[in-house]
Amino acid sequence: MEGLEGRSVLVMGLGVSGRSAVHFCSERRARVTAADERPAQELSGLDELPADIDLRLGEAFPDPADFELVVPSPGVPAERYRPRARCVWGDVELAWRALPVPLIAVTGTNGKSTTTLLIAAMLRAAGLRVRAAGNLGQPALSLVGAPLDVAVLEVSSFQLEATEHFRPHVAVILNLTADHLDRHGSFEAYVAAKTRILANLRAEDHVVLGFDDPRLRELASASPAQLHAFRGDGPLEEGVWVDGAAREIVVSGARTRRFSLTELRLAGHHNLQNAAAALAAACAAGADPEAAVSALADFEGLPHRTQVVALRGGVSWVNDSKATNPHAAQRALGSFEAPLLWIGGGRSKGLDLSELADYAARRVRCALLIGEAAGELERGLAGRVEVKRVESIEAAVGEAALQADAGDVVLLAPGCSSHDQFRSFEERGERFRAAVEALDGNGEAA
Ligand code: UMA
Repeated sequence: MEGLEGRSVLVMGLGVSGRSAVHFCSERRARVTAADERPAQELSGLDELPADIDLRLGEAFPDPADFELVVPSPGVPAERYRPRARCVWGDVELAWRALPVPLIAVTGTNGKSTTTLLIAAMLRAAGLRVRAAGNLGQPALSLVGAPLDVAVLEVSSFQLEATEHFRPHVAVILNLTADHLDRHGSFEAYVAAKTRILANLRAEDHVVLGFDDPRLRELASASPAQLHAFRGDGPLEEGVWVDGAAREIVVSGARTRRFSLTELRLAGHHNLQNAAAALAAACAAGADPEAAVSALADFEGLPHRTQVVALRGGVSWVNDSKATNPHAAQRALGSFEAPLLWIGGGRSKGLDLSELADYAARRVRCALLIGEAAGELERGLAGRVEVKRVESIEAAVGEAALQADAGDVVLLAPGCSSHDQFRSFEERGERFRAAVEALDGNGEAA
């Protein structure tokens, strides 16, 4: 299908992504039906939608077969539209079609948002007009019409499921570990959705792959695009890697260059991997490595991602609420040498938590468990380290404050989704921060 003018389009879901799609399609004179299964009073931003659309709220979605194009929101599972729709283009496919500039797309299980923003910062430092959007919050379509030389998109497995011809100029896969199995059904289906990012690449495109992950190494030969390997845990004959002992990031190949990482302001080993990935992607997009690396010194990272929210009485309070799967929580736990008091739990995403419990048993001195998954985690930890089940994040912070000594790290890295007790991982992280700020200077609950 070419232009949208006169086409019948069904936009499924009216969150930030769906609303941006309604505006985009309506501006291109499509005949838009905009649907959300929640009633109007539970939705926001409806007033700003164009007046000439057919709005269907608080009822089951219309039949996708009745439309020429279906634009599903990322949160709508594929089985709700795939079997019946004639053509499916999510917001990422639409944005790629509309953007006149090269696109860098970043996916993977963990580290996507940090890497996406880091790539944008590096390209900016190299003198390009660049913006980042996508799964990190700003919908991909918000970039259409902006004065840009290049765009960077974080793309999730949910968004990739709704692509067809999507072909970024630089495709980045950071790592692949189990996540969202409740939605995708199996790890294989999740990997299949993620690797759609490579489906349409050609020889003039670039693929950036994390060689710390054997599965990604195997993918390298399957793509016709030019390969750029990276490792957070070096070395590589050709690619970008981190020399941990020397605290340097290395661009190796015909001409090897080394850059100091002493000014890097991001905590944790996983962020070294993110820095290597971002540099590989920025170089693939044509940036000078030296200019790109200069961005690392000013980059503070993101809220809720191993973010140090307070230092009180020698205790570091770290918010990694974004660790919504066991692997991300493990990475956070592995990032600190200091004795750890760990706040974990929440709603399981259908993933096995025993490996996380095992790992935590070896690294933490005390586990404070919240939410629905507390029991499952407790079974894996009991008898190995001190474990306490607590009702709320505030109670966990209060308990941690009583137990923590100077030099300890209190780490919120739940390994589970937030949706049993909170609206989002952001809310969980904010409540953690607020509870920490409500402690008095000695680390006691105020
Ligand atoms: N809806 C239905 N029926 C359904 C499912 C959803 O009517 O069966 C409606 C809901 O009532 C709601 C709307 O669809 O009104 C929500 O759509 P959505 O869940 O796709 O949310 P958006 O606000 O459009 O946000 C989406 C991404 N959400 C998800 O992937 C679940 C955001 O990623 C993203 O930032 C945003 O688009 C912009 O691109 C969030 C996320 O959790 C942060 N992503 C996952 C992750 O990072 O792990 C993949």
